[in-house]
Amino acid sequence: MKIIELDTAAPDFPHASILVIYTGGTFGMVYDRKLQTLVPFDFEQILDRIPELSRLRFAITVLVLDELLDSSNMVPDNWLEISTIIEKNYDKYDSFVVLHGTDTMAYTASALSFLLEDLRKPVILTGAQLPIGAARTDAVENFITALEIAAACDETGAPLVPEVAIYFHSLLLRGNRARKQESSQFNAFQSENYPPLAEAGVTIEYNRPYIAPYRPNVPLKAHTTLNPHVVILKLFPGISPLVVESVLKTEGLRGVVLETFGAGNAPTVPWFLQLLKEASDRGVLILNVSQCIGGRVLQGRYQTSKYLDEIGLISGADLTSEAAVTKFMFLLGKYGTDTEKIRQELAIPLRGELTE
Ligand code: ASN
Repeated sequence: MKIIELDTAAPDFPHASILVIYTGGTFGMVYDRKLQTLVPFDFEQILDRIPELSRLRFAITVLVLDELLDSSNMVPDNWLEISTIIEKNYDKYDSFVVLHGTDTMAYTASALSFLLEDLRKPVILTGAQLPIGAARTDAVENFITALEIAAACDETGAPLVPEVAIYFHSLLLRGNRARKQESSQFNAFQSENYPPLAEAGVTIEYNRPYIAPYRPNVPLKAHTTLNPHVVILKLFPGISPLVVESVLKTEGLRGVVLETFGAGNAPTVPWFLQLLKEASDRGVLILNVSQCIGGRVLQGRYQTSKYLDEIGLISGADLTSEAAVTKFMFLLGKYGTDTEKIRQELAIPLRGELTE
């Protein structure tokens, strides 16, 4: 790991001290003429790329991970590594900014929200759609505004955003409510079921009633176990018994995020319901989330979801799949074989990830 202290305009008593964790992604790419491809830039040169940083009155330390990842290569161990870095540096810094690839940023943000229980300091993830080396890059605005948000305090000096959030293209979104919606435009993220926590224009307008309240003196509880024995099974008209059976009978499987239609509806053909019932009877937990981007699961409203209720599927309410799968890994890691406890906590909001 490389540690870089940025030479900013921070006075002796800076307005905030921020730890930036650089994990990779498009953000830090520059074009290498010799190799004729994009390669990660040397973070030591950040002030050449973004000279505006030197005008900020924050103390900024950058921690560059040994292996910079395209976020498509992120795995749960990487989420644990980031959360452990935050835990270890929690008392030393006022807030944290995680520079991350956009592709799986919503998964990392969701996982961090569960791993960092009783968080009372901002953890803001950001990245870019265009590399820092490109003339029209969005890296500069995203990074600088993420730093401003991480440093923002209210009248009493309490952080304005004491939670895990994603800042991207003028929107601050709750991390476990966000999903990547766009691969070409700059507005990469949205959060259809929860209002933005802030919008950045000429000023940054915070949507304070929707931001997690600040609770002073609560110690951070950082969790260190994730159990990845889960799967996301997306239904489609014509899905075959063979496919469903082979997924549900995967060795060691503990949890299924079932992506259903509309308000949580699924086919009622007997073979399908029978396979779900057999899995449920074997102790596999099945969480029903909708394929729709907005709205929620109303299990039992239609006949096509009433059967799911009877089999014992858990309603995922308005959870995103990203939040659902990471919450599953977190609860399986935390409670092990206590299936009842996991079932109970899947259905209730732990970090504002769902609306009951
Ligand atoms: N593939 C990149 C990543 O997720 C995409 C990006 O950062 N815009 O690492």
